[in-house]
Amino acid sequence: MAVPSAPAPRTHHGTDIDRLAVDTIRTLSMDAVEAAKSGHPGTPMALAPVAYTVWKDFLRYDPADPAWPNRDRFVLSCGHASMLLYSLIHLAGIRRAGAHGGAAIEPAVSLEQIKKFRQLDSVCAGHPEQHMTSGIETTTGPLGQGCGNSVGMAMAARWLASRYNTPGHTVFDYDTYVLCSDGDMMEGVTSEAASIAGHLRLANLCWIYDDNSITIEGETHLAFSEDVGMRFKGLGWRVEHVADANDTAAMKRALEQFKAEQDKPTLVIVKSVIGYGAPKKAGSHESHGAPLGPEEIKGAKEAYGWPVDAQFLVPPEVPEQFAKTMGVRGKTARQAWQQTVADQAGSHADTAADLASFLSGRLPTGWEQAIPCFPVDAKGLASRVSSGKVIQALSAAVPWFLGGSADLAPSTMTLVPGAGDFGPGSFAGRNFHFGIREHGMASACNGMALSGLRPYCATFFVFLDYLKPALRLSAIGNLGVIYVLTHDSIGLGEDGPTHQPIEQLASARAVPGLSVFRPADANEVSETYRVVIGRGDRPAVIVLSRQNLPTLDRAHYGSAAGVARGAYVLKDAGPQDAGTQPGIPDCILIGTGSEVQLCLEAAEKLAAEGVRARVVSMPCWDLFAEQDAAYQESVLPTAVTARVACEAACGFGWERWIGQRGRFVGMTSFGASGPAPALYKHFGITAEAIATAARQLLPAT
Ligand SMILES: Cc1ncc(C[n+]2csc(CCOP(=O)(O)OP(=O)(O)O)c2C)c(N)n1
Ligand SMILES: [Mg+2]
Repeated sequence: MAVPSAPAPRTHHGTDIDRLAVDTIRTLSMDAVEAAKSGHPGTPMALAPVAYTVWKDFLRYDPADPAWPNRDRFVLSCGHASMLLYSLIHLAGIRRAGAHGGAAIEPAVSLEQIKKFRQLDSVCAGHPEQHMTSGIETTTGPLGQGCGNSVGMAMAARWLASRYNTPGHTVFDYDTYVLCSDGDMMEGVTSEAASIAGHLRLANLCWIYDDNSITIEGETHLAFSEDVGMRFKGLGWRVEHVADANDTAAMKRALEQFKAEQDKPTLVIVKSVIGYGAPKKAGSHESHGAPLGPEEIKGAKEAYGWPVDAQFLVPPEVPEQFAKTMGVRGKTARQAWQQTVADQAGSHADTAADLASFLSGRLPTGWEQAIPCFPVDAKGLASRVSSGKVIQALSAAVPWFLGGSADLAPSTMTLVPGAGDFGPGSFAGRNFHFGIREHGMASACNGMALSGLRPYCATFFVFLDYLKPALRLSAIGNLGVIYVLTHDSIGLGEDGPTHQPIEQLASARAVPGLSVFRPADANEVSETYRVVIGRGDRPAVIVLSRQNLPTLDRAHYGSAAGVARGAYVLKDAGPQDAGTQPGIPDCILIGTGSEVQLCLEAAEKLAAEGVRARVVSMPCWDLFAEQDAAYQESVLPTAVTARVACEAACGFGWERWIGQRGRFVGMTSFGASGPAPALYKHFGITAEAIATAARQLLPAT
C-alpha cells in the first residue's frame, strides 16, 4: 500500500520560528524512534503543527507547575504517537512535579530521557504513562481510552466549577484537548464517551481527529467508511474541518470556534498525511509503525532544511518560543488563579475552606466516623443494600466522593437521595447517570479520578467484562476508582446464566494493583469502604450480593475490622480440651461473601461430630497476600492442610490458599435460571457439601 509521498513539510501561514519548532518536534521524534529501533514516527511528524498550535496558542498550562488544578488538559489518545508528547513536554520545559507540592525544578523529560525512549530506565515509555512522567495527563495506548478519560476530565471540570466557583472567583474553568486517530474513532468506547459528552453539552471538551485515512493494515477504507463528522453532529457535537494539518492558521481558526462555542463539545477533523515530509519508498507504509531508517531520515531532514547528520538537535530558539508563548500565558494565568483563590477566602470563607480541603488531597476530618455500624440481624440485608447505606453516609462526609451507574442505580443502590442529578446545565449534582455505557463510564471515571475526585461507578458484576479495559488502566495508573458491582453470583437467581458471574472474580483478582473485595455481611461492607476510601491511589472492585446476608454477631465472631487484613479468623475451632485456648484446628473452611454463612453452618455440623473447624472470612485476597508471614500463619497455619474453600464462582486460583490437597466447593459451569436457593442446591453449594469435603480430608479415625 503506497502512502502518498509529500512535498517538503512547511507549515502554511507560520513564521520561521513556527517552522523551526514544528521541525524540531518532527526530528526529535524521528531520532528517538530510530534510536529505540521501535515506535511510530509518522504520526508525530504529521501532527507536529497541530499539537504545536494547541500548545503555543491555546493550552493554558504553566510548565513550572504541572499539577496546577485549573490547567488545561492535553490528552494524546493515540498513545502510539508518544514521541509527539515527549517532544512537546521537553520543548515546553515542563518540570517534574515536586513531591508533596514541593518546588518543581527537574525537567519532566530531559533530552537524555528522550535519547532513551522506550528503554527500561526512561520516563519516555513506549506509550505515555501518567504516573511515571509529569506533563502526561493520562496513560494511553489502548485506543479509545484517552477519549473516554477526557470526558471524565471535562465532567469533573464542570462539577468543580459548580462547587467551587463563586461570583467573581472562577476557580475552575479548564478545557480538555484531545488528539485522537482513526483507531480511536473506530473503538466503541469512543462512541460511548462521545455520546455522553454530547448529551451533557460539554463545551469545555475539544477532540482533534487526525483523519489520515491509514491504520496498520492499510487504508481505512478497508474497514471504515462512515461519515465521522455526520456521526458527531448526530451526537450533539460541533464539527470543524481543517483540510491540511500543516495549515496552522486554519487550525487556529477551528480552535477559536471551539473557544467560542458555549453549548457543545467540539470535534476538529484534520486531514493529514502520515509521516508528512518523509520521502517514501514506493509501495511502503513503514513509517506507520516502524523506524524510518537512516536513509529516509536523511531525506526528511534534507526536505526540512535540517542539518542531515544532526541528531536530537534542539535549536535554543525553540524552547524560548514555548516559554514566550505558552510559558508566559500559563504562568500569568496560574498567578491570577492564586490571587482568585486568596480573594475568595476573604469573601466566601466556607467555599474557600471546602476548596482548601479538596486541594489538600486529604479526606475531610471525621469521614471515618460517618461509616455506619450495622446491628446484629439474623435476616440481614443484601450487601448491595448495606453498600448503598455506606455510600450515602460517605457522600455526606466527603463532597468529592461521587458517582453513579450504567442505568442500574435502583439495583446497585448507588443513588444518593438529595444529592441532585449531574446533567446538562445542572453540574452541581452528585448522582451521575452514565447511561448503558459501562466502558465509557469506567473510562470517564478514570478521567474524574485524574481530576482529583473520588468516583464510584456501578453495574452488575457480570458486566465487569464490558468495562474491563478501563478497569485495567485504573490499576496501571494507580487511580482510586471504586467499582461497585452487584448481583455477584448465581445468588441473583432467576435472571439466569447470562447474568450470573462465574469467572469474573478470578479475572478481576488477576489484575495487579486492583483490590477485589467480596464482603460477607453489612459490617464487612462498612470496613471495605473504610479501607478503600482511606487510600486514594488504588482502584477497588467491591462485589456485592443481591440476596440478603445475615449481619453477624461480632460478639461471637472475629471483628469485621479484619477486612483490612484481607482475611481473618471469623470463628475459631473450640478448645482442644476444656478450658484451654483454641489450638491448631482440624480443618479450615474459607469463604467469601454469601458463602461465609455456609462455612459457618458447616463448621457447626462438624463441631457436632467432634471435628474442630476454623472458619476464615477472606474478603480480599491481595490484602491478605500483603500481610506479614506471621499474620498469614496465624490465619492459615501451614500445618493444617485440610482446607475447604467455598465460593459461588469458578475455583480458578483458589489452590493458592487451599493448596494441592484442598477442596473447592463452587461452580464448574455457567449457572442457570431459577430461584437462588434452588440453584445453590442444584449446583451443590451447600453447608453439607462443605462439611463432606472437610471430612474427606481428615485422617480416618
Ligand atoms: C484497543 C487497541 N487496539 C489495537 C491497538 C494496536 N494499534 C496501535 S496503533 C493502531 C492503529 C493505528 O491507526 P490510527 O489509529 O489511524 O493511528 P495512526 O497510525 O494513523 O496514527 C493499532 C491497531 C491499540 N493500540 N489499541
Ligand atoms: Mg490513522
